[in-house]
Amino acid sequence: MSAPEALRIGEFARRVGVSTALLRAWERRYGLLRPVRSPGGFRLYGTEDAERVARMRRGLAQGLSAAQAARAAVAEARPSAGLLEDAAARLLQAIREYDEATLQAVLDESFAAFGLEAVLRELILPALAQVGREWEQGALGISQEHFASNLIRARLMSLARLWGRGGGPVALLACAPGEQHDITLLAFGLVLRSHGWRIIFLGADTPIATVSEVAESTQPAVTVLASFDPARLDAESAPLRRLAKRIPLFLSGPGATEELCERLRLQRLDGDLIEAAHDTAHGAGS
Ligand code: B12
Repeated sequence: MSAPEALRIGEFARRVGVSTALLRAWERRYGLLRPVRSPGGFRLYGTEDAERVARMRRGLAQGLSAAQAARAAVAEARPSAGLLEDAAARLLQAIREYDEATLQAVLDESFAAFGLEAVLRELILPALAQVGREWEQGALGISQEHFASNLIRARLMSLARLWGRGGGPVALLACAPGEQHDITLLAFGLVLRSHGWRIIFLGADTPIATVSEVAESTQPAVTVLASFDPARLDAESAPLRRLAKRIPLFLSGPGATEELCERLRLQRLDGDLIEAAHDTAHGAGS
């Protein structure tokens, strides 16, 4: 089998000799395939996917059940997981030591090797959570947390250059009034951008009246308001309810709890930001 690089499902299926229906089922049920997205939002399959399919077929030929074969096929791909774990350890050490050059180098290598989503999921978000835990326990200072979040934010912002360009649907992204945690919203925007969406990013601490004005003038397909603290959303319940009557509005982030969104009868983007970005992209039919 040749080593396909970034192929759409039909061509990939031909190369690996497995039907598209079966490949989709293996992807959905067992996470066997890990496609990246083209700028137009298509799933693209590469060499590592082909290798996992080959291992899956070997497992099936040896009489394993599909679930067992998939587990074995995914487990054998651990070298890259190991590299990411190593990168995570180096990243945290760089944060502890205010070592900017190493932090940038780890991100350079990781983005090049693993791509945006894997780096967000396996490296950047866990590192932020770990920084939060160690900060809470007093093992890291506010200085290290600020050092890390400023560099990571700048790094993600640099990937956002020209994310407003193109012909895709528009997403308007803002944090609730008083809310400073905007890195996850930025990450959400980058994943949505990888589906071909255009992003208008207002970032931290945005008054609801401002969100409303911008939504009025730019007519986004969705507006996403993020918060880490439910109180910041609750405090704006009346203007938010009014806004939601006029535009497709979603609350998100750890502050957009199920209880709050049900009580305010507002739509919620729940869970993992990467999955939420995929769902948003597909929901609006891009
Ligand atoms: C970096 C950071 C900051 C930076 C933010 C920089 C920036 N521009 O974003 C700064 C320094 C500004 C900051 C300030 C504060 N922070 Co802070 N901060 C953090 C830290 C370390 C990381 C935040 C982050 O990006 N997390 C990313 C991931 C790890 O969070 P997550 O919840 O797992 O995210 C998942 C889902 O929730 C979801 N999700 C999250 N956001 C979004 C957005 C969208 C659109 C979607 C769809 C999904 C989604 O997807 C993620 C997984 O895929 C966290 C620690 C932590 N565990 O998060 C504390 C943390 C959030 N901060 C905290 C606190 C207390 C504060 C301050 C009040 C501190 C102070 N006394 O000043 C202020 C509040 C500022 C304000 N007014 O908003 C607490 C919150 C406690 C609580 N439950 O209320 C935390 C948890 C730290 C702690 N352990 O105590 N902080």
